[in-house]
Amino acid sequence: MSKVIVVAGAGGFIGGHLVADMLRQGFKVRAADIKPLDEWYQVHRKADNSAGPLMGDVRDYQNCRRICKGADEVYQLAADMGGMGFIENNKALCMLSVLSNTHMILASQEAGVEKFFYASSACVYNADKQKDPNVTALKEADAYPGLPEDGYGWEKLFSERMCRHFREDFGLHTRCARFHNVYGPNGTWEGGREKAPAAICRKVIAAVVSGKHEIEIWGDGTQTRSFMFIDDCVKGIQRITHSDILEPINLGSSELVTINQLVDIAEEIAGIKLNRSYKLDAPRGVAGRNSDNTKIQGYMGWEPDTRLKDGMEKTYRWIYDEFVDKYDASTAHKSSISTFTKGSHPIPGDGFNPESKNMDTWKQGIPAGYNARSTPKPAKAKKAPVKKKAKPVAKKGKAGKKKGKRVGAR
Ligand code: NAD
Ligand code: GDC
Repeated sequence: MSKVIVVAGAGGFIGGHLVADMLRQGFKVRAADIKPLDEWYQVHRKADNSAGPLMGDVRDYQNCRRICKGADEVYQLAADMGGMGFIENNKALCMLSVLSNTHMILASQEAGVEKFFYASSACVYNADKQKDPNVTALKEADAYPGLPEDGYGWEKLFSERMCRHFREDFGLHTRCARFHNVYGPNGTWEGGREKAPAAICRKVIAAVVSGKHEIEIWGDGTQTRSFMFIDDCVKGIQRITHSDILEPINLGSSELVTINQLVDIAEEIAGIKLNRSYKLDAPRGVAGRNSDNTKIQGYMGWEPDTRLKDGMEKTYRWIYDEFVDKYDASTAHKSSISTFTKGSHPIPGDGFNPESKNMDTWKQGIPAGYNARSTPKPAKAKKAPVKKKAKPVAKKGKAGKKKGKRVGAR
């Protein structure tokens, strides 16, 4: 009997690749995502797909119970997330992902699954350890004392603790990995949620297609990061889930580059040199971040090892095809419009969107299923009381009694 695998957040970047790999291994896969199916980055017909706000929202406990029942392994990747442009401007929405983690771990405990994996992030790390571009790679212990990325980082750190205590108190096999900036084909490349590798690829491609050989970079370009290719991420998730590693562990590349060097790589792939301008007030995040892989090397004799150049080549080619499908020289500039808040007026570039703080945006936090189930049905129009005909007064005597039942007698 092949195992039943649940992937929540399957319509997203990492989830889509994980479902593909699980199906390749012959597992039965239940895939869930709040996005309608036609917005999923990858749709795998062989999987049992739960899509859309009613069936696919894992903040809704009933949905979690349905998809986890009888499952063997659960991979909880669902989160409202994005690059710095999104998480710096949507801290409340990022924190609401705690509903997904909490309901998925509860439903997994109830279903008695064998293994539960939670996707945490390098954004849990203490900000004071990331103030220098010439950063010392982050060890797992550097998450404490806690001073994570505001909003998103706190939610991740809290949910890591939840996983630990479900294991310690209830015996659930939980494993967590802290991803360091994952990139690759079939991910977000425009709209405001994209991270640096995809954004830089898009901007270089827009320059190539439009003929305007210029690029705007957030910050001063000296910020440093390591970027992990998606294939390494998918492999690492499964190895960590099946390991004895109890603590949250780094899953990231240790190849450190500046953002300027990341632009160099994209230019080299495109065979072009661009005029660079720097937007210093754009979202920048920490000054420097890298993954210390001593522990994962120690446990597995392996660490994510796809070279950035090679991963960017594949990512650039994929985004290029998507881009030219949608834009030409006259419309290329539209690719930098951010649209991540429903119903908001698109604001060109930079990911910053004041509409994110719109007074109604919090309503996105209420699962549609709750409303559908709990919206009180409109009260039925009360029927006009039927005036009861006065009962003929019963004549006294035996007959009367028999006729008249004693009030209250059953
Ligand atoms: P993504 O945004 O592409 O995918 C997340 C998916 O979750 C989206 O498709 C979204 O629709 C879905 N989702 C959000 N709320 C949901 C809900 N209530 N119910 C069901 N689905 C819901 O992001 P990704 O890059 O694939 O990230 C996957 C996980 O890995 C996330 O938890 C993220 O925080 C974590 N992570 C990613 C990175 C990275 O660099 N990509 C880094 C650190 C951590
Ligand atoms: O967005 P991000 O990839 O997230 O940004 C990396 C650096 O690249 C930042 O300093 C940013 O200012 C710079 N940058 C320059 N130009 C651009 O056009 C651009 N777009 C973007 N997006 N960035 C640009 C991420 C989180 C994820 C996740 C990972 C974990 O933070 O956004 O949610 O948690 O960390 O590693 P980053 O690396 O700061």
